[in-house]
Amino acid sequence: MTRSAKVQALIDLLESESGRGRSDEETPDIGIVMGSDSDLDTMYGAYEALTELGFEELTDYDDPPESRFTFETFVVSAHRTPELMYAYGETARDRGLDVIIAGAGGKSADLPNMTASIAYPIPVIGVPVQEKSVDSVIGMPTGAPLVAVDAGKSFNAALSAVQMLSRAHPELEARLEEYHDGLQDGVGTVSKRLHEQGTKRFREER
Ligand code: RP5
Repeated sequence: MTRSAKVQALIDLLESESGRGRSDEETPDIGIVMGSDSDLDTMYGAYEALTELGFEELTDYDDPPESRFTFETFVVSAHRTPELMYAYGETARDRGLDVIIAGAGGKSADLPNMTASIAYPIPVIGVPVQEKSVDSVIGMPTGAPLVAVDAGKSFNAALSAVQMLSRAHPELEARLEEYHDGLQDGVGTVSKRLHEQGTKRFREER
């Protein structure tokens, strides 16, 4: 198979990064990959969750953001750029990634499960971008693990990724608890108002 110069440049970048021996503070903790930029609207939930939890996006390996916790984002197509997918998974550990979130759509949504096989033992959280992608994302054989969320739930995929990281980083556990407290407050506030206003008025003013 021929390989475009642009894809080769990305492969070279990943391979050279894997040999840099950068510190944990400099490397991305979470990698987000998606099969196409047409998946981005669905995968944007992962960006939203991570930034809400204080992560910053690393876009230049030589100039990482201030935040201790960072993520990176790439389009990697299992079918159109299999060598890039391989390089991404194979270099994940040496580039400092602790978890990968992989999303793909269509009926042959192979990026999450193939990335999980290549990056093993780095955990991969699969996001089926469409309902019809669910079976191909979750259908891994015994011994080849993949964690997956329901179709479109990239926000939850990011929360799960941070949960995994939080076992080694108490400050992330505190951020997850604070996020959950905010959710509880939301339910508490709305429940109190519904109860006190009564159903009819609450519904009208909603
Ligand atoms: C999958 O094919 C991608 O993950 C995407 O969801 C779908 C369609 O890709 P495009 O044709 O929009 O690039 O591999």
